[in-house]
Amino acid sequence: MAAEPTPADKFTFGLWTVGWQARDPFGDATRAPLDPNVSVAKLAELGAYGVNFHDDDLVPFEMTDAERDATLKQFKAALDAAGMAVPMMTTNLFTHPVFKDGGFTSNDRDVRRFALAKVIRNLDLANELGAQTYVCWGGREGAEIDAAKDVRVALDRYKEGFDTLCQYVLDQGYDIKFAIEPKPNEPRGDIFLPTVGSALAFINELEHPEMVGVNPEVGHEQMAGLNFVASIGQALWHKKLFHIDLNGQHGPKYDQDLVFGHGDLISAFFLVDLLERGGYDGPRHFDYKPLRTEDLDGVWESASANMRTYLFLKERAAAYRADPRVQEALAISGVDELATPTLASGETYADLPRVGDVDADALAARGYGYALLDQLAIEHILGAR
Ligand SMILES: [Mn+2]
Repeated sequence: MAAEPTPADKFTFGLWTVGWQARDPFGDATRAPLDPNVSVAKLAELGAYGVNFHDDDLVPFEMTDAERDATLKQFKAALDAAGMAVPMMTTNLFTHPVFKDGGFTSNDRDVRRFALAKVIRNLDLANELGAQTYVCWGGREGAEIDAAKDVRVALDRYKEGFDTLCQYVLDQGYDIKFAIEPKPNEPRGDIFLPTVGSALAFINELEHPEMVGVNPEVGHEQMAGLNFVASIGQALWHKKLFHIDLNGQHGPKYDQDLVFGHGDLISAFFLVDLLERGGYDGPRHFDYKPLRTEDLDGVWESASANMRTYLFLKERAAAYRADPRVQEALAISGVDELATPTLASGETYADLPRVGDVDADALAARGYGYALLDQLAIEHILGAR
């Protein structure tokens, strides 16, 4: 089995993932700060293609210009030495108390203006580092109580934010597109644009919808009890899958950010199957958190586990598709039949059968054989076929 990652696999990690010090709402950090330059070198050694980061992961906005320049110089040297890319960047609009009521949708206009300025400064850096995707996770864009925001007005401000940022990118001539990362809740009680579907609908209302897509995260959809493979299928259908955050989650509960595949493994299998069969050629980005119980060795073990699990699932999915028994089962299930248009070329609704002429009981007698399709998938996942 081939599970040794290489840069050709386009695996990327957020600096905030391996660098997470494991503070949670009930406990202090369990790990020491990790130098981003060390993370770059170590992730490259493990076979990753690149790293992504929030402005504050590397250059907190409290830094002086001189400190910022020196830090960026060192970081670029570390990237060059490791041969690592920065394909995606993002802004931290959630940690500092100034963002406690949101960034683009804070009720305080001065906060909204600060938030946009903070993104714009980081867009300049993203362009400088060659990042072509700019992720926007609005973790604080929301509320705990319904009286706090008129959602219709908040969405006006959210739209104004994206319209302003798109105009900036166009004016600068940057080769950058935005990707909205939906999440239903946490840290806010309820977050605006809670699901992939909500974000896709919102994008259509923007001035430059062609510049904005989605960055769905496995756990975020699963926290809402939704089917992640189905959400990705719809994002691909809209040609809006600009980026993806891979991780693991055990159903509706707090955001676990487990290693990819360490939650719903069958869903992870069908996700890799979908991504690899076409329609997505961007980075395979892992947005996970090493368990709070891990030491630094455990951090690197878990980073490697994300990539190895993806590659094993990629191999298993290819074996599934190539298996004659699976192809036979797919034919029985009529999966390809769904691709045949319901009306033939030249037909109209007038050509549909008369309801009274249809033998519904005869049509109902068909079995679709889906249990076999799923069992064959499980046997391939288990390496039993
Ligand atoms: Mn998450």
